[in-house]
Amino acid sequence: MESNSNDSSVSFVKIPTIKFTKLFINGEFVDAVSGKTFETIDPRTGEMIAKVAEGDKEDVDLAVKAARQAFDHGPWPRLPGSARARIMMKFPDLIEENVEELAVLDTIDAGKLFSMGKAVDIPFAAKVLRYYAGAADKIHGEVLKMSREFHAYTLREPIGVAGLIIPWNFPTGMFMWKVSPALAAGCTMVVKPAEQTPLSALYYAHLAKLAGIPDGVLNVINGYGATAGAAITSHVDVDAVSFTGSTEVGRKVMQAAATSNLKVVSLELGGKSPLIIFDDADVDMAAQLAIFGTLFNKGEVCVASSRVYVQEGIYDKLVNKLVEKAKAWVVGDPFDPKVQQGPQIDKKQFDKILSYIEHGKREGATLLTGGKPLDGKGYYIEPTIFSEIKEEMLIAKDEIFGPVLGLAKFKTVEEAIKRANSTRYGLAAGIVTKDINVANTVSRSIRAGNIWINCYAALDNDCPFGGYKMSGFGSSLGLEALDIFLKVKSVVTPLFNTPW
Ligand code: TXE
Repeated sequence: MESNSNDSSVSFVKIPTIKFTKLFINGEFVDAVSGKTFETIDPRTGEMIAKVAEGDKEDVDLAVKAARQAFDHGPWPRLPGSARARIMMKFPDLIEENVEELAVLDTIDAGKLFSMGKAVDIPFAAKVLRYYAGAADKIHGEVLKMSREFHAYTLREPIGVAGLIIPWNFPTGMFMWKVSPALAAGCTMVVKPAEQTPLSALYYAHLAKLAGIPDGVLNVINGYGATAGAAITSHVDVDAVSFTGSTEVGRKVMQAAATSNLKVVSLELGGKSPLIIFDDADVDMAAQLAIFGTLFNKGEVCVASSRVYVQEGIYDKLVNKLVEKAKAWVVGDPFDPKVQQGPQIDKKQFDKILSYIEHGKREGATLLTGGKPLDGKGYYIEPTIFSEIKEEMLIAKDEIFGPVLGLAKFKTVEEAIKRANSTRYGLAAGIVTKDINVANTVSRSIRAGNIWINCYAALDNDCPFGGYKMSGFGSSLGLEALDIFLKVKSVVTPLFNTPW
């Protein structure tokens, strides 16, 4: 690592006063019924940023009641799609006006790079909102050709109240990936941000109100998973839950849905995504993709390319390049424009990552670089590369969710496919080759929802994003993301005055 610095005494940006720390129910910021609060922590220092209202079951009940009322009696689901679109279109304009402040919130709350938040995360969130605003008046059913003399058609109606449970790694992105299609579909919603990162979600709630989204349509309940989160997933008046988080909690979400009201569920869970680099790859470009794919957002990315398979002919050259790049990777204060990697989200994830690194050493993988935390305050970890990983090792099986890359050498295309597929996850995979036949064969053989050829983590509004196997089901982004928020209804009537 080049000039690593986690000296938080250097100030790059003025931190504004935190404006929103309560729950947002029925268009108002309110305290929790219990009056309880919890601390949201700055991972750069481990110190408190603000005390935030801690929602629990009673608050979820109030939020669901407001959302139910707004759905059953309010204008939002009844507005023509074009009218919803006009209101939705004001929301991203307000986001862009406040981009600096929103980026600060995600940096202090999640340790994300400020420059990235400003240039990528927040503009992308605005773009996603505009994309779904554009879709709001294009949601329609079909005219059906019945085998008898009937006129039949389908309607696609909003499902009702949606529970949106989001993680901490992309507080802005995950919020908007879920809220935007739910709004476009005409649903009302209760959002639960991760307990680590409530601040930007509350700011977005405020902007949604300014944009003219009616009270009760978008409610935000901060709180813990086992209390506020579980109250949403088991609520009988919530019609759908869209969840992004761990596979372990994904199971609980399904169980709660099954034992409450059989609500519809979509799950975007973890991953252990392979990046396969073939002999004909450009070494520098392949190494860059592997470094970006693994270290981007400090490795706290569900599609992180944490298993890198390299063909034997290029292996040595690529390993040298990777180590060189990892050593030059700058870790430090995420407000510093030179820095490429900020702190891990919290002490729990920090300890988890370091414990996986210890496992890797004990399991016999070779530590090529990194492996240690930085000295001083905050949850910073060196970019870490292991070689000689084997699929049965814990570091090759489990999602580490940190800046840890595992390398392995392979000989043939068949071997690469087999090893890439030897995981319980199936979120993403990358392929680096100039050979179109190899690229086609591998992309069709990998059981994963997102395949990137000669690129990595190339996301866009239009491109559905979701998992195979234990990475979950249901899509974010693309028109497919609307599906969980819509129900299909068939309407049938005799064509002529045929007696029934
Ligand atoms: O996740 P949780 P954690 C993976 C990653 C990470 C691990 C643990 O490997 O190291 O999960 O992270 C809410 N009912 N991912 O513990 O607990 C919780 O409050 C309802 C991958 O933070 O799954 C938060 O809002 N909700 C992932 C959200 O679930 C519950 C992103 C995610 O938290 C709940 C994050 C419950 N019983 C972690 N328990 C990705 N796919 O990108 C918790 N929650």
